[in-house]
Amino acid sequence: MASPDVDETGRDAEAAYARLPGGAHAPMSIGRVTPGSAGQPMPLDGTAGIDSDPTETREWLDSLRYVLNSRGEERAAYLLQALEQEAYRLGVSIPFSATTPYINTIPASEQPPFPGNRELERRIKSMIRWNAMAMVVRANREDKSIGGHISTFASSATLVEVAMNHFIRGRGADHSGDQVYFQGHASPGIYARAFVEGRISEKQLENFRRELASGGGLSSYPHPWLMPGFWEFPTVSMGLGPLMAIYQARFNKYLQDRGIKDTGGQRVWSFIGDGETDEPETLGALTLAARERLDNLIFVINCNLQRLDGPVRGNGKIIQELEGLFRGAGWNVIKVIWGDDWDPLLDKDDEGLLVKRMNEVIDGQYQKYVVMPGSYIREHFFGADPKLAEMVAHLSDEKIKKLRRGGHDPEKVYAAYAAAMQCRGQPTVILAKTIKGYGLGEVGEGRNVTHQQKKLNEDELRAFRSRFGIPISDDEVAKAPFYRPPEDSPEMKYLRERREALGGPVPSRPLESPRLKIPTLAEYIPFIEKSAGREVSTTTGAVTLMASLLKDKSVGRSIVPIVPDESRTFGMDPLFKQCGIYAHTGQLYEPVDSDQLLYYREAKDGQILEEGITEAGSMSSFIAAGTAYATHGVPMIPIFIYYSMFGFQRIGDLVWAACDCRARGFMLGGTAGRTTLNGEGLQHQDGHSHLFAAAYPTVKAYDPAFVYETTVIMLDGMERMYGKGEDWIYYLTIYNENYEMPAMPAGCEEGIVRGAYRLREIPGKAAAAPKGAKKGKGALPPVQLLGSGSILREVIRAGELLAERYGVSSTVWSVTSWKELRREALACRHWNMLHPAEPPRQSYLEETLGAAEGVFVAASDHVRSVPELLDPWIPGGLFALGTDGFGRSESRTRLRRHFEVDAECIAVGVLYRLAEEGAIGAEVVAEAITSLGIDPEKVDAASA
Ligand SMILES: Cc1ncc(C[n+]2csc(CCOP(=O)(O)OP(=O)(O)O)c2C)c(N)n1
Ligand SMILES: [Mg+2]
Repeated sequence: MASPDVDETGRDAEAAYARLPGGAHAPMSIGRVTPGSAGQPMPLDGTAGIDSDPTETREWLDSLRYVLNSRGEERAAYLLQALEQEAYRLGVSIPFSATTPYINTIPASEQPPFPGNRELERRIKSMIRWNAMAMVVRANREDKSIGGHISTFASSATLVEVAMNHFIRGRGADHSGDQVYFQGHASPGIYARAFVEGRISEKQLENFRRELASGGGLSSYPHPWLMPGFWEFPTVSMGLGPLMAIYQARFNKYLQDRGIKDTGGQRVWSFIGDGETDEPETLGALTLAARERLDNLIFVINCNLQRLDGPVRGNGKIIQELEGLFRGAGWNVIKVIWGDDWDPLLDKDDEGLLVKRMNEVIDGQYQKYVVMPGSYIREHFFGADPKLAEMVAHLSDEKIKKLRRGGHDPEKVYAAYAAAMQCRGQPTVILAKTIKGYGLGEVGEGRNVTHQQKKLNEDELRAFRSRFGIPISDDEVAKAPFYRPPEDSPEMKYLRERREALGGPVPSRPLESPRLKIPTLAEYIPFIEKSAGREVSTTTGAVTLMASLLKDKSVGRSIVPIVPDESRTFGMDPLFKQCGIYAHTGQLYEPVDSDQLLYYREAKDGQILEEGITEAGSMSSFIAAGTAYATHGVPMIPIFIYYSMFGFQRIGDLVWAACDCRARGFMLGGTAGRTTLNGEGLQHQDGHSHLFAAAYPTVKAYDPAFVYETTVIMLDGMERMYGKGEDWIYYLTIYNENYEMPAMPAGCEEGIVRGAYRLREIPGKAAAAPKGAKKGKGALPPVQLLGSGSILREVIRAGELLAERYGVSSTVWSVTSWKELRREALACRHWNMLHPAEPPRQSYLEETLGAAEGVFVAASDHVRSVPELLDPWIPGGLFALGTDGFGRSESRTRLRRHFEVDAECIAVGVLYRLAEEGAIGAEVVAEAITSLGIDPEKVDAASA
């Protein structure tokens, strides 16, 4: 078989690497015993050209060995670095390589002794494997569309089990343990372990993926929303787990640095699929982890070389690619590629031929070896060089076939974790090579279809049972019964002992959490009164409230302001001085504005998370802070302020994850409104985040117009989330338009919180009644005007205009939350539908707007569908105006005309509705269009 051309993958320097002990860029790890160290220099071929003077080469290599043996690793590393620097200075270009040879990072000689009982651990792991497989097989017998995954956990069982038996600390009464982000679709393995541990019942296991079954079921993947006492972190939307894990680890340091909680002993683990690393989120924050020196973070990447459809990198090597990336980003990389049966072969590899072969074979080919017999491997892998073939001549084909991958060797995996524990100042990634569907044999092991394998027939079950030695009889095996060893068995004792020694079960999530004492609205009445009569924006109102809350004795310390490089946009820069920007290292430089009062102040105990330009990172911090009440037993209050356009639209999946994991906190969508943020154009002007927000079950979405509204909403939110312990995320759109803030009308607090209140009555001037009003109809019907956010003022102006010019009387409603009104109305309707014989429940919406009369016209700075959320409950239907279509770079006035949400267009909308009702003639509307200066042939903004 021809050698695959590794150069094509862009990692040509890799081959050159194998030639030098430790590789050209590995002075830090030259202590490893590498092939070739027994005397012969490794063969020089490939990129460095032909060795024109082997004797000289040998002298240099001998010198290196001499230094290494006589003076130690540090000295040898120093000399190599000095040589490299001098070569660079003299203009010698050394080929760059971020990778090391395709062998284990930790040589056999440096492996620590395995402290566990190998045999007992193997038996426990086998039972867990069996149960994990059986729960998927049985669920799919019940309902063949139910799904589930067998092959993923089959590949990661050793990675998970070694960690569970030796490293991952659990949650106990007085400690919260490590945080683990499990690979989502490996969940059967985690359930299977919890079942063997006695934490999950057989009934639950039977009802895997049938959560509505009687007796309860198990959710498909890690969902704290559905299993709040078990799962902590939702991970199955690929890429989010690793990203959230990085920010979780950083947040742990933040808690420590601010003196809020000692998290020094806690680690964050993220189990990741190799295919999952294709997601930008997986790799997007790697440099942050290194920059922040997150040595409390461990990534374990299960490199089974496959994803759903086929190979992850058939024509390349995913482990090498990831190694380069992680090393480049500054991580400690530990590769676990080969199991211990390769050690004697590597020992004999004096000429480095085996390592060279390991380096040059690509993943697609390695996968082929998994499904082919030993004779094929002998011929195609070892047969590439007669000396290699000779090396395995003493091994049978069967033995060759069984040469294990590192991720299935508990001792290699143990050594990697142990090294990760010792690493200081850097995060660690473990790249473990495994086989997808390990143990499934011909039904799935290493096959491209294995990801979706959910069924095993009787013979296949029997083979699985026998391979892993599960004590289930031939008669029983077809039923795929679950297996749990007797309570007093050595397996059960061992299992329990190990978890007890590590502090408790994993995963687990507390159902109770401490509460905070929240300031009352009464305490903030002076704050509200101060805003009255001032020309400010709701953004200023919300930020000033935050600044004030930050000083509050009971909640101030718990607030975590989070901002992706927009503090100045939102007027938050005074907070730099007040609370400081968090920086683990403090401020190592003199800031350019150090002579100013509000200088850019970074501090180790800084409170603000200034995340830089990453909404995804900021949202991950929001999640870490917003779940700290459960994760750490420390309620923290994230207030994440950002461009509303870059929230739900950009990072909606993280918001969904935040809902799933019951995160609590405030998302403040700044510079909101398709017309209020003017000039910025279509990528900035948000008019649809409320539409997104409507679909997120635990998001309460508000679109307030005035400072007193934002204040009432935020204080109510704090009380619900941190006073009462309810699981909500508060989304508030806040605007950058300055206008005079009114005083708070009496008695509107409940309406603000529930979604709407009657703001103003505007009586029509009788003398101005339209001449075209149809005779015999009497007075015009009442008009209900609904508005929210900054467009509420246009709505009020429309009411005034209608009263002045057309004698129309109207009631103006400030709608603070379209979504809240609808949510409660839907809940009532749901109950009423299912209790038809009982007196119907009335929602707040029905009691208020639903009980009003006349024509209803609504306008907001969002798409029409947002107000239309109320339509089913509005008598005669709701006529909504809104900002459908792309934004424009323009002035506010022109934008509002373009989208038809200015007072004039709203007035025309009302007249049009009155005409539709037959209350006035069409000519009145036509006249209004002309006299209000509206071009009837103007474009329809929705499609322009
Ligand atoms: C964002 C996202 N896209 C797609 C999927 C569907 N999906 C589930 S598992 C999988 C393949 C996973 O491959 P890998 O990460 O290598 O994990 P393995 O099962 O091989 O361990 C895919 C595409 C998903 N869960 N999340
Ligand atoms: Mg994979």
